[in-house]
Amino acid sequence: MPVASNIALFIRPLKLYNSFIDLSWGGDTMKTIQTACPLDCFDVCSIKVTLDDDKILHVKGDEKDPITKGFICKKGLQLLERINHPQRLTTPMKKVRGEWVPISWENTIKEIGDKLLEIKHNYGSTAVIHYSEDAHGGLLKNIDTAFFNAYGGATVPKGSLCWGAGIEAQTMDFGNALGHDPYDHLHAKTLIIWGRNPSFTNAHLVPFLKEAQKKGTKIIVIDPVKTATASFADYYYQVKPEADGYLAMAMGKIILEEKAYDEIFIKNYCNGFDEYKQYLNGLELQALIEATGLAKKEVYELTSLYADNKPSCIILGYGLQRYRNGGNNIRLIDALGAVTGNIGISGGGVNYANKYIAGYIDADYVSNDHSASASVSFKRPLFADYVLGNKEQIRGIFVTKSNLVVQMPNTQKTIKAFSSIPFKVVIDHFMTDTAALADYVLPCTGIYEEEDFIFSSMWHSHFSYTEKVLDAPGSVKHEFEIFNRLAHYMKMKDFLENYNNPKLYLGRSLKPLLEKLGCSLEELKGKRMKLEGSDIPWQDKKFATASGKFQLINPAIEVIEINKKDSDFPLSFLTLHPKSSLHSQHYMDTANDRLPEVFCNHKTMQHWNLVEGDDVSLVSANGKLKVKMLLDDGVGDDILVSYEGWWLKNQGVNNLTPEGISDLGDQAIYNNCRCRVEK
Ligand SMILES: Nc1nc2c(c(=O)[nH]1)N[C@H]1C(S)=C(S)[C@@H](COP(=O)(O)OP(=O)(O)OC[C@H]3O[C@@H](n4cnc5c(=O)[nH]c(N)nc54)[C@H](O)[C@@H]3O)O[C@H]1N2
Ligand SMILES: Nc1nc2c(c(=O)[nH]1)N[C@H]1C(S)=C(S)[C@@H](COP(=O)(O)OP(=O)(O)OC[C@H]3O[C@@H](n4cnc5c(=O)[nH]c(N)nc54)[C@H](O)[C@@H]3O)O[C@H]1N2
Ligand code: SF4
Ligand SMILES: [Mo]
Repeated sequence: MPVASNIALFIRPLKLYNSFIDLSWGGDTMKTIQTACPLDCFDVCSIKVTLDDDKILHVKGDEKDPITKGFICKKGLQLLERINHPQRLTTPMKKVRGEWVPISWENTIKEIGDKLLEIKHNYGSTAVIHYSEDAHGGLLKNIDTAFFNAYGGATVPKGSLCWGAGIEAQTMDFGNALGHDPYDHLHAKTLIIWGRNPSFTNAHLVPFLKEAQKKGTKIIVIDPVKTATASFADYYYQVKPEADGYLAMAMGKIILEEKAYDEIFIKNYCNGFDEYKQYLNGLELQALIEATGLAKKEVYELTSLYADNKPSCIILGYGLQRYRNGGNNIRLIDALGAVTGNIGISGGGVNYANKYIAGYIDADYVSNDHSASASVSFKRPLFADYVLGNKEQIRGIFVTKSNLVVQMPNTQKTIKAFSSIPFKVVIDHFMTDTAALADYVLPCTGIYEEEDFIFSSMWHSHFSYTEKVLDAPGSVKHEFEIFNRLAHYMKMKDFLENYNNPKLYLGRSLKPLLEKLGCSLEELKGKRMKLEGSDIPWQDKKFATASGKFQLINPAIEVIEINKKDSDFPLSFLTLHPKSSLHSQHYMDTANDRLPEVFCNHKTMQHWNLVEGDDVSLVSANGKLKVKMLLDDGVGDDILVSYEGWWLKNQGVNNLTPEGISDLGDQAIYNNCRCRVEK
């Protein structure tokens, strides 16, 4: 039976809700439930769902929440649509002779449990890869990690597709990656958005930028693309891809020459200033400026705005660290914050991520890795290479919260590697491209169908203890139950003792937070709160580094040559995060024949003899991709821009992207993709 018709047997009837119902009609049956958006987004919005009996009347952004301010984006609104989507999986599925057939949970648990035990017995537990991403920000959704460590320790990825180079960079410099509260940005006189596009990826930052701008703060954007964010900025600097390190060094050199640095901060709180200074002294300013693609006047203007108009705040994005030099580029930008003394002060900071709440979660309990006998790791962006190079050893893979087949670099190699694994299980809501290549797909609950603790913002330190809104359809199960049933079948005694109850799990993992707040888990239920004391990181100038000081980048680092001319592949292909989808999650219904859109400027169009709307092929060292060319004069010269997340039916941009890792943090280097156009 073909996949689609088979799945159609298990669809959930579409639950309609009426957003026009007048609330004043409601009687005692009406209630409002507090929940949150679990998507892997900076904003982690607070959401209120209003029901009459069991019928959802509407879903709204929480008006009282100081971040959400009553507004959620289309992806947040679509959470409900996805729950009710006709293609949602509602029963476990097994592939039998190439066809998907439904299977009972009892048999699912037995067959998967037997296979996991057999692999462990014959090859050891690390013959199984446990692959997970962060598609759902709920704490309970981490139960998979505890399970695989109790299993004996699986083979797991280390490093990141997402933010790894920057996290490692900030950890080296500050000792941790902590950000200022969004309200503190209003105190900045200068605000640089460096390689982030909040208009697409961090919508709730935009009102803060506009409010600051109204009060006189200068908003600056540094990006190879004149983004929707750049369009309302006061200043825009079109840096060349990956040249941010050169720009930061040029700015550093000017700051030193003009003595615009903060002597007190450097003397008391910084390590490595002499080496940093000596290194910059040895460089030629003009050469640095040329490498950035900016005019000398622009670099001086930007430096003056940053160094002479304090407090100055930098908000970094993640696009600029998905390069070979990604980590050191971030460290060179961190250095600007330190030498100008813009660290630990209101309105300042080099804001990359926000790991405040993570500091109050019991990571030992969540990971359960004391019981891991033999975890093995591989570099996450090199998944395909690792699997193909260890074919004999890898006997199984268990995927949770990820559509890795389309999200990893080098799609064709990823498909080959994934398909080569003899036993494959995926837990998801849908028959994604990854799921379709597996042997078993298990349907799991989504937000609204579960109680959970959502704390996953990479930007702010607000958290929500969400309440359950609906019952899950069909025989859909929470991962917590799936792994408990597996553990029961596999007789994993320790796991069953410590991880058998969601409340117990939340209570134990949140113990440090509950102690800080001085309340019980029950008291958090249905609440949205902010972690106090997280407004201005490093205010006491005591850094979490080994020396306790801010660690300036070691000047002896080797900065890899960038913008290297490559006559075979002269164009830089940037694959950025789409506005209307969270990665691949909202491309499911895209028409099969639609080609990924690729944007470039007039000059590039002319150079390649193209006109707007042309269907052409892009060719990289990895493969070929048919695309539709569109005009955007905001894109820098010799750059093509597209958005990630397309499913295999539309080919997808990762057919072209390179494997490889950044200098720090084992980060994927998607934006180092080079290509050419073929008509
Ligand atoms: N709508 C939506 N929101 C999302 C996501 C999504 O998929 N969709 N994903 C979420 C996740 S997981 C993440 S990691 C974040 C990512 O959030 P962002 O970091 O904002 O997203 P990116 O699109 O990766 O890159 C941001 C900007 O970096 C620029 N850039 C690329 N190369 C360079 C460079 O060399 N130098 C400089 N200065 N800039 C450069 C790009 O042109 C782009 O405008 O967004 C989160 N929010
Ligand atoms: N070319 C290019 N590729 C990129 C990037 C880029 O900038 N350029 N960015 C990278 C980045 S930053 C990231 S973070 C990765 C993201 O990579 P992924 O996290 O793999 O991407 P998603 O498409 O969000 O896939 C998540 C899957 O999890 C499922 N899911 C949602 N909720 C749950 C749940 O509760 N439980 C389970 N088991 N599954 C659930 C969704 O249905 C979806 O299929 O992609 C990376 N890929
Ligand atoms: S995707 Fe981001 S902005 Fe949209 S509702 Fe979810 S958390 Fe808010
Ligand atoms: Mo990400």
